[in-house]
Amino acid sequence: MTAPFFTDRLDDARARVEACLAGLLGPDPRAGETTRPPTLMAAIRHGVLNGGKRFRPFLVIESTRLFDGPAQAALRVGAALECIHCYSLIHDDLPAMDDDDLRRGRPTVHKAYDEASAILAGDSLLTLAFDIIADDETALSPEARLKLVAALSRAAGIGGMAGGQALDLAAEKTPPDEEGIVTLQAMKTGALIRFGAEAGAMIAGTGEDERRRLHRYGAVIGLAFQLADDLLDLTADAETMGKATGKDAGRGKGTLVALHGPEWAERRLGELVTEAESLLSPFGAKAEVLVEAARFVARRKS
Ligand code: GRG
Repeated sequence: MTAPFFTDRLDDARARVEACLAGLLGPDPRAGETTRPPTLMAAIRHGVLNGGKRFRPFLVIESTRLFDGPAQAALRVGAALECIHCYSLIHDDLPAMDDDDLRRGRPTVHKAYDEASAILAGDSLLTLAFDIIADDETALSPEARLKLVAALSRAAGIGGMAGGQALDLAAEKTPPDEEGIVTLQAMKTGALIRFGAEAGAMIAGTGEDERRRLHRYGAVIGLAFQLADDLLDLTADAETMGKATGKDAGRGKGTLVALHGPEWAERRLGELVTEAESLLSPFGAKAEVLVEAARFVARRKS
């Protein structure tokens, strides 16, 4: 069972992130300087304000709290990270990629609006993320801004999420081996999660050792996140067996779960939780919520 203190913290972070995102996607705070086209803004809001778990911003908030860093800056950096995550989902759903009609239980952005709006909504969210981090309102030192912008652009870019997506598309034609699967997943899903975990060290301005330790914790829970996702897909496949067609059939192919089986995956998830615990042990009781986050990821059902 998930610890009640953890659920409270996750719910609290989600509510604050929702409010922050709603504010950032409302009327332009710099009115007069720029115009916000209403249809584009509606498409963006559709793709963002729609009930995600907000797990990545939660990591930013909690990793910052671990070092007693500034809470308001953490909230805004978390919102920036969520903008990039939402952009990736909007583009991933496009006909040229996964061609999905539903996301978080509602029509995808290109279904509710059109493909051009979905492409532009994603583009706008990607750049908005860096705007938020660099903005004076986020109140970070010039050094912290630069470190965060550099780390987030790498996490989202060629050697991170976008590159991982390219490898994933290529994998449909040439299935990768085990090492290829691990690399692909570490880039596509892992990179943003690692950034979320290490962001607190940059926001609070800790030393490099702490940052590296949080980065490794992020890598471990990123792996667990993907394994749990693959297990969920396997269950979904089993449930729709015989009914699924096209891309919906066999979603679990080309995953570690498909390679080694669900029992192996459950065992591996246990090992990853243990690894997360030991990485965070130097921080003592203060890291309890991040330890619980590892357990939450490993057990997740949605
Ligand atoms: C289009 C550049 C580009 C990248 C897309 C992340 C991604 C890359 C595609 C999403 C495909 C997918 C379902 C990957 C599995 C893991 C994952 C990222 C799940 C969605 O994240 P959650 O569970 O979603 O945090 P919510 O809706 O809660 O935000």
